[in-house]
Amino acid sequence: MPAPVRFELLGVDTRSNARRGLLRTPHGTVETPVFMPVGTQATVKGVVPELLRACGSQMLLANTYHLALRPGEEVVRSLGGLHRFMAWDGPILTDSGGFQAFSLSDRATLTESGVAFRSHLDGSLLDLTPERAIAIQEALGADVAMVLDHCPALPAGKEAVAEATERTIRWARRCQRARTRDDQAVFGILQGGSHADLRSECAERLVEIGFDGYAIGGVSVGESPEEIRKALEVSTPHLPAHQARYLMGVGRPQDVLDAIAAGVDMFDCVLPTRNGRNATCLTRRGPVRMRNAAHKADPRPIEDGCDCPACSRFSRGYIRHLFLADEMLGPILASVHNLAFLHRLVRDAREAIGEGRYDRFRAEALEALGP
Ligand code: PRF
Ligand code: ZN
Repeated sequence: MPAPVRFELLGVDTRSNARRGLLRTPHGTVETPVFMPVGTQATVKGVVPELLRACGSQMLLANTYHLALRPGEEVVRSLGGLHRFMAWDGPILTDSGGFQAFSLSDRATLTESGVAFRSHLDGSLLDLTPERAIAIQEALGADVAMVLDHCPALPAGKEAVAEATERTIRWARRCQRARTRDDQAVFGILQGGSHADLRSECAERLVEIGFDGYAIGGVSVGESPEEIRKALEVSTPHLPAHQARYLMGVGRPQDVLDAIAAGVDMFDCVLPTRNGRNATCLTRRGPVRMRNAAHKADPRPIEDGCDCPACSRFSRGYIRHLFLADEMLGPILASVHNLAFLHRLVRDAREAIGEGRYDRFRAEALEALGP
């Protein structure tokens, strides 16, 4: 099979493991490190494709579980596939649904065969086996599909984490065997919590099976920042240098900066859009709450110097007014700014890595962000 996505490592920072690269996909080339906005239901909530482009989005994420239930992968396929369906012609990655077994655990039953979901929409049954997860993602037609994995609920004893890790490896093998498309990449997913031996074992076995890239799963599911750092530290050294590494569900600016230093190339998170809908805006100096009375007559943009579509035209006073009046443009503008903020953070990181000064860039950015 020809490799549907190719990662080209452009350079590694001198004093950290931070990397710059290019991810070539059938829908274009992505500069890494990259942040992927989340479009669970084939839409990044409130943000049309033109605005996504304008705020610097390169690649989007969508969700297998949600789209299989509604509108159904065959509807998406019949409407030309996910890119055409949502009018985004850039690269797309679909998550497998493995994480929904964790986040919607009261609706999911996990067995060796797969995950059985009772739909959150109408109670109907979705039997998500590794084979079915691949078939759905092939019908959706994303550039990158993810294997079905088992992300254990925390707190979990080592025994339980080990069991989830072994199941994840078995499911990864079944996913690899189920593939029929040569124009779609599949990434393996590492589990293993913050246990060095489980992470390295999992990485080794997934690399043996052989995937187009590797994701680090089971991180940022309720652990401390210290545990997050440890899980990263014990994972990235076991992954092939010349393939993409993707940290799933992480988007807190501080965590992104740490993960880039550990050698991660790709991120996704609902944080910028979810916080935006809640009137919380990301800035270099930490979060700004747009409903705050302090912004009532503030003529400044959300963030000084930001050239995003929200900051280039609208004042804090106006955006606060939109939120207080419950106008839908408020969440839209805040989401657009937050996405632009994360895209700029990783763009500045890419530049700093290219110039061999990522360590200093990270220290200064963390200092400004605060805890
Ligand atoms: N597995 C999958 N998707 C995910 C995660 C995971 O462990 C996480 C954990 N942070 C986010 N999204 N398949
Ligand atoms: Zn802005």
